[in-house]
Amino acid sequence: VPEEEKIMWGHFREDFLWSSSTSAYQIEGAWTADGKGLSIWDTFSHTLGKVANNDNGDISCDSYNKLDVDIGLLKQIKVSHYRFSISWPRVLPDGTIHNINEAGINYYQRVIDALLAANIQPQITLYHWDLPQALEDEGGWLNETIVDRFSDYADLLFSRFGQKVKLWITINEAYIVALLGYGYGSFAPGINRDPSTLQYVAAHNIIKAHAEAWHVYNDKYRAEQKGLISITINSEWAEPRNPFKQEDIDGAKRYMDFFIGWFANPIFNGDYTESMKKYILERSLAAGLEKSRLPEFTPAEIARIKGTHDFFGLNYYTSVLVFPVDFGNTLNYDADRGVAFIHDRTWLDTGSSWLKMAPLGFRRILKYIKDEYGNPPVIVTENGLSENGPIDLNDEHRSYFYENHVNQLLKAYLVDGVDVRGYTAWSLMDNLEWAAGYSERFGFFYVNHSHPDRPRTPKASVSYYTTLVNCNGFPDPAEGPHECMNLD
Ligand code: GBH
Repeated sequence: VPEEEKIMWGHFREDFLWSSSTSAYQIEGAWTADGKGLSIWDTFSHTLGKVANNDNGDISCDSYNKLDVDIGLLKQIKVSHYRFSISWPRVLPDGTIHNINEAGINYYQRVIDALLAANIQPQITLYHWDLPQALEDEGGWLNETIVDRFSDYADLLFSRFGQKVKLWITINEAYIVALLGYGYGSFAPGINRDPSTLQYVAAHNIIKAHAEAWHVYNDKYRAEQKGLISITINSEWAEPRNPFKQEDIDGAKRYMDFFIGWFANPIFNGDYTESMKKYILERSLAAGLEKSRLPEFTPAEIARIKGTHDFFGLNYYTSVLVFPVDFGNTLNYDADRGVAFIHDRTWLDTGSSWLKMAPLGFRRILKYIKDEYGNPPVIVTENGLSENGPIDLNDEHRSYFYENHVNQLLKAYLVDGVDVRGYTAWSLMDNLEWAAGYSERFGFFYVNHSHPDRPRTPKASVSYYTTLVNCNGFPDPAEGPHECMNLD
């Protein structure tokens, strides 16, 4: 068996963070409870034809009313941390700090207190896609005023929760927000009127908003609260389809420059990647435009954005094999990037067509982050897989997925010297999988969404993951049975 494919024995750092994740819209339900305002996902899911089976998050897992149950699930998997997000319109119904919903604040205060009482540290995402509809009505992420709205919202959360919360994530997956929300429109708010440009505008404002929120924390709260704050960036890992073809090698690099680099480059290195600047400018001019469709940062903005990270938050799910394609006169993100991709035939299927199991790509992207972005501390903020179809609580595929991915993470740490600090599994429980509705299930716990009580039932992978957590990695079986494997 090649070295790369074998399981390596060994452990993570003593202080390694073990976590599992959810997000507000995907689990909370209670979409109009106690003064909550509407979000763009309420609007989107209530528009027929946008979400599979016209599912919505009105009730979802009803986590808003099941705090004790959910804390019980977290205790059962023995995680040290729990990553969840705050619903902006639950706290600020019209998106602005002129109207604070204290009932919404109280709910998250109770979540935080319950976690701490269970000795679980909160890891809070400020924005996991549920923008207040009131802000979308003013242009959402396309309107630069959102930068101030977001930093005001962040300021409020730091001031109310920061005594107890030491890990913050500003934005989850800006790539998806910008590209699917404002470019192609397959996610809320469903804007697709100009996919040549609007994803770049949205991304530009998201990057600035992230940076301002980081500065608020840094200037006003860090000294006293002593927490960490960063952004979560999602990316696939791209390999050339044919490793002997220079154009495929170049295409794979361009795929990375346009994916992870779109956000990581400004925040870690100071500006958009050279290849994004070059290709989008060239293709804009060729189409007869006077300037690039990619907005520019001023030198002052570059200085303000660069370095606004305390760690690298990574969401990794899958890999691709890339080759170049000429899209002719089409102007959109895919055409600017100028590649297509396939999945390798050996990568196992999951319940989501876009997600093939590619654990080796996880190790590769971690090494890439070390090399490209100055060896930052890395917290994996999501990684996981789905199933669909009939319920089968014996989810061996999930245990297999976590064993292989966490082991590649260990190799990145022990062999490649990546500064790996934590790992977060997506997801604690089956929930509303965005435009796929309830049809794709990522959870450790199965949730029966047809039952009024939304009961949670552990899948077999719960005990596998709990063993990983309890052992802090992979103890050498040659040393005999380990205490950490006894979960009682
Ligand atoms: C993450 O997105 C999210 O942070 C999380 O909320 C989500 O539940 C989880 O991963 C699992 O998806 O069906 O061809 O249109 C990962 C990025 C964005 C990947 C949407 C799948 C849809 C592809 N996802 N994308 S398609």
